[in-house]
Amino acid sequence: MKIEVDADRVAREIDALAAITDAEPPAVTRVVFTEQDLRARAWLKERCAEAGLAIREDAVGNTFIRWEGSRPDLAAVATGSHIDAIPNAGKFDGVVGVLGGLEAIRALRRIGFEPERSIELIQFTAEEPTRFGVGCIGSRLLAGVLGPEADEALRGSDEQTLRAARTSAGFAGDLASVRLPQGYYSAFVELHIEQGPILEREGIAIGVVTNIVGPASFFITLEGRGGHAGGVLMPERHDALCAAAEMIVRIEELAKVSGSVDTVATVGICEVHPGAINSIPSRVKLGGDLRDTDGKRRDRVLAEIKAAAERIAQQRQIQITTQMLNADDPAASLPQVLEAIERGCEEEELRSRRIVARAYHDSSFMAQIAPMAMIFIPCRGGVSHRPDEYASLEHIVGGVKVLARTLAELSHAH
Ligand code: HGY
Ligand code: MN
Ligand code: MN
Repeated sequence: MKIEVDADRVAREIDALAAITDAEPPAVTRVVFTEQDLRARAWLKERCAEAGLAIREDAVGNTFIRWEGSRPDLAAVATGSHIDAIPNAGKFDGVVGVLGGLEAIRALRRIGFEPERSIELIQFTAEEPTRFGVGCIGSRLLAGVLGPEADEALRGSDEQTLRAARTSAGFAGDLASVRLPQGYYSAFVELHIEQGPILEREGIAIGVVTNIVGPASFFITLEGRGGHAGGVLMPERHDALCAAAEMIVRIEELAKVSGSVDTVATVGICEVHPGAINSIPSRVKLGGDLRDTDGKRRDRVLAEIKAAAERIAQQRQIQITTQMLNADDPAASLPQVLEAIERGCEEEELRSRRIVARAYHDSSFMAQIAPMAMIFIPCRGGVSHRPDEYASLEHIVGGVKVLARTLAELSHAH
């Protein structure tokens, strides 16, 4: 079977999608349920309709693009990713898996391949945590990791509940209906840029993901005592921002000394109140992200972070509260999917290596209801979540060909 990919069309479509953004190009900002997100969804559905595929959306906006197989009685095989983008991001994160999945299906249809199992492309809602503070909302609800209580429990940065945001975006219906049962899909494969430097550094075209790190995220709120920057002498101060600075450095240190390079921690949000140059900060809100391939080690570092917060609160006589947003297990790929990807690489004569995914993905949650594995392609300098994020068309085409072969193999009834 020879797979031909329409590379120019894929490149045009990636650029067309990138032009639907709330940021100044080449940056891409496309936050879930914003006007740009809805425009991007509509654009994608047009492309899928042109390809003759059936389209359905669920109550949270997960979009299912289906190629009916000859055995509709059998569980479908699925692929997919996301098209939402954090502020000031690039144009490949997630998009390569959605548009690459669409092209993989078109390529198989062009050569007259007839799947026994249906093949379904999924565009997941809200893979990024930007609006609701936690990522992968669509795939969490689909896999049952989040339940319908999320409708009221999740509030966006604009204070809108998930229910209000999704219904005003046109996605009504009972959130409980999003959940799909174990076995609904026979396998799930996601194509994605590596968002790390290894494949490029080693000159390898395809990464076959063995496991995905377990992500945890949290807010830490520090309440001190504000006051006049001139009138309050140093011994009387309870400066929330100085406490936050100590907290940030301690979080970094705890990740560095965890005993493994696989532990990573980031404080990506620091909101200072009142934020005036001549006023002692009274309140600071930190947003933290802690990940590890080993869930137990991650949770141990998390406990150490909480203990550090208590010590700093005591020493500085301020209030520190920690609010957990999520703490998810690492996900493991299953051999039957992973080996199908490796066979696809051999057939395409593309060098591959097994690799850990250090970003989380919708695959992290799809792994809870179906055998999962991921296909990575290199990205320049390992850069992602930045406007200069870049994957070469050659690598994208290679990833699409391997995905097409993997889907073809997994769509056999056996
Ligand atoms: O943060 C992540 O790992 C993903 O890009 N949302
Ligand atoms: Mn991302
Ligand atoms: Mn992504």
